[in-house]
Amino acid sequence: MGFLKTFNLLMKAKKIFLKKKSNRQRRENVARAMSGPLDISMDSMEETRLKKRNQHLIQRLEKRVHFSYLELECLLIMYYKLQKDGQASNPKQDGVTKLQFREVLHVALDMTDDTLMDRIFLAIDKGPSSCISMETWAMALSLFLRGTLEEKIPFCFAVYDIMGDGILARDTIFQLLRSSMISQSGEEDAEESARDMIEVITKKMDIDRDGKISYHDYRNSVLKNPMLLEAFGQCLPSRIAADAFLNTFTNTQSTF
Ligand SMILES: [Ca+2]
Repeated sequence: MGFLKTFNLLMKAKKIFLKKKSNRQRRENVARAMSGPLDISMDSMEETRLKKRNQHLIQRLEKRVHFSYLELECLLIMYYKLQKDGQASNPKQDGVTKLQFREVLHVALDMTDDTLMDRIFLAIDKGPSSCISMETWAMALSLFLRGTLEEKIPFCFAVYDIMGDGILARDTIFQLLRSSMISQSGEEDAEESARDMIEVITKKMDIDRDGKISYHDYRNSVLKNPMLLEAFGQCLPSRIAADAFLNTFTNTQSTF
């Protein structure tokens, strides 16, 4: 009994240690991103001109996203500086590239699971351009950082809907679960775990019992149990990562 107690305590301590460590790493990652590509300090003349030039855009965006005017100005500066960074190697670059945005999601929002990234980008912006507009930048970050469940449901479903027909058939579900298992626990048991999971999940989410998960099935099950939102793989940043990122520019707004 004494041994077991000590063992459990040790395991608990180890868990806390690991959690603390990963939180610290996350904060360090965000800090690094903020002093590098997402640094919002800027020459004050240039900053004033940039804000003035984009006044109307920001006023328009303010009505559509979960950011204040001042927060949007910070996001504008990040966008502008990323664009400028890119233009150093490609003078024709017109906006922030999807690749740069991917890097931001990776470093600042801890979205390190690559399996769904292409799908996530299609859901954010279907356009053929390699760049995203300031509008898309603000809309996507609004969803990731402060999105409501009602906003996240159609987004996640669009990510999962590989065939694009509004229905997750059994093989799509299997494919999604399998890649999510691989990224979590390695190739070995992924197939088997996915097969187990598919039964559990369909039982919970296939409300009309036709063997497929329609948008209606998905939406209603997620509204009933929000834990099911990312049942087929991570497509949003974790709360901790989102808060750490938000803190970096929502706390600094008084200095602008
Ligand atoms: Ca169904």
